[in-house]
Amino acid sequence: MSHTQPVDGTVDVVVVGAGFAGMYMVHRMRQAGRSVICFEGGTDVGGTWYWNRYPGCRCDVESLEYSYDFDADLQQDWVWTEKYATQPEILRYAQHVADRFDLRRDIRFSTRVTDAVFDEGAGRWTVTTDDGATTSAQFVVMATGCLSSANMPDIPGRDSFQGELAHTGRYPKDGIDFTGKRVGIVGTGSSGIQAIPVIARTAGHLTVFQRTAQFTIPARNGPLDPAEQAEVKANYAEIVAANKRMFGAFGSRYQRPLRVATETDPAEFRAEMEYLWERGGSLFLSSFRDLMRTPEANQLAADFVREKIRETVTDPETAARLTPDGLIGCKRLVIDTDYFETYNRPNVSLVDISAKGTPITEVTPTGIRCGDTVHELDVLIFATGFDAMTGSLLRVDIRGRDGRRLTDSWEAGPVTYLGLNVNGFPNLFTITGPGSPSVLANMIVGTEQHVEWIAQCLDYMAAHGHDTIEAEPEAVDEWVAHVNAVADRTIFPSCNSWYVGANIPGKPRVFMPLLGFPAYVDKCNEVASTDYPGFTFGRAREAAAV
Ligand code: N01
Repeated sequence: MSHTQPVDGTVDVVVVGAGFAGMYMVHRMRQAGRSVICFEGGTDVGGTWYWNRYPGCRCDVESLEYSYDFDADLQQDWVWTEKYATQPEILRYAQHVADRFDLRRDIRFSTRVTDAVFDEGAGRWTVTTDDGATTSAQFVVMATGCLSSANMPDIPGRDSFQGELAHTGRYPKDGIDFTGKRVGIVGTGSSGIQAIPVIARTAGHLTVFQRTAQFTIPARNGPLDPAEQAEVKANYAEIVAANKRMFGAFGSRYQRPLRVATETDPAEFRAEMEYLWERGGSLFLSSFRDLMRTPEANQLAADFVREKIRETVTDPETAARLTPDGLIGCKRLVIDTDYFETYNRPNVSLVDISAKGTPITEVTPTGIRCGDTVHELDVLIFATGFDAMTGSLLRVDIRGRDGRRLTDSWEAGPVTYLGLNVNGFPNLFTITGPGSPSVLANMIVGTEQHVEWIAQCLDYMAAHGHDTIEAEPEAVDEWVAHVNAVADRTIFPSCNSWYVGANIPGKPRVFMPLLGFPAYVDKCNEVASTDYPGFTFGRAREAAAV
């Protein structure tokens, strides 16, 4: 097979996406002396933090733990202002990194990759972008993010809405003025739960359309104490190293002795939960080793939060509707600021659109109809999540050896080796791909680890005269079985979460991320230090024939 289109550019590495993963990939490739070009659909860097501009958007990992580690001066120089950074602040940080390392020079903005085709003879990829140009690259690195393909539900009449309409994950740059308006929001996951309290402050009336009630824990956000920031910065290296030994690659500063909930005296259990509730944040379930392993233990924590909801929300009917059934943390645990309190405001109402309530019938030009009731709206926000983990990868028409399409290889769900490569797709790497800890770990730490592993692998290939690398089918099978086996020891696969693709109609049900960052990193390091078992290296056919 040869190139069917003229090649407009030739580089060593094409990077797709200029979020935190793509930015560092560009930097790292340049450091290694490789030519690199990055394509990005947005007009600037930032990825997730570029697109998710909705009111209230923040990170749920503390700012002092959510930054690049690859440059000590960068880490020391940047000053965070809040415990949990807002989206604008994180975007400014990304822009600062782009300026500081002059990254934009190798990034083509407002340019989407439409397809990538592997040429087996040349051992290279031909990458086509939506401007019609093609680029030839030895390697393609998909840094497309895990939560970047917005899920806009196909509700009848949606496009007929005459007011302002937006998805939280594709939020307009100029924002939306809610002052005095009738606003509706569909979706109560992390995005909706962050946006609702902020929108309620200015909206004339806010109607929340809730399909499933969510467990959420107070963030206890606030300004960062300069003394704490200085102390953390003085000990960054130790803290980062300790975080990398944590299950989710964050939170080592808050580690508590691990106990077993079902063997703990109920009064002591309660006291610990009260402590965790008051402390706030994503580590709410981390004091007891059985909470994510057995439903009986999990229910103890779930009941505690259900009680907190009833205490907080004054109207008992609204409280009941806001109280989730089932297990806590099985869907991604949300952290919030004033979420349940917001329902005590007179300008906020909650509509139950679950099967037990009145599901949405249609969107009309002026609002949302649920059964016989039309809720008149000036603004409609969809906080309905993403086609997570695979959506952005499969949106690109990726064709590997023998023209095999990634969509076909992943028909029954994503299959990778180490979440880094797919059999049949040589020299194509996925950063935080399915089968890696990705969304279950601190994303910046996870992306840095992947970028560094790939950079090291490319050096190894160059040193050994290899042109191509490809995961072996047996290694992929074993890895997929391992990812499932680890998940099956927990309650995670039992819920209808986006972790299993349950939020997207028709998506195969597969638990996509790998649980446990430290063991994963150990495995990656072991593979790299033992000549990459599970991968086959090769020479491009044309090179071999010379
Ligand atoms: O999306 P979600 P998200 N009709 O999928 C509802 C990260 N994140 O954007 O539960 C009606 O969690 C859906 O209802 P149900 C974080 O990892 C992090 O909020 O499927 N409703 C649900 O309520 C997070 O987990 C941060 O019944 C529909 C909501 O929409 C991930 O991104 C902030 C519907 C979607 O919730 C995704 O969060 C924001 C339909 N057709 C996001 N389809 C932080 O760091 C969906 N829903 C804090």
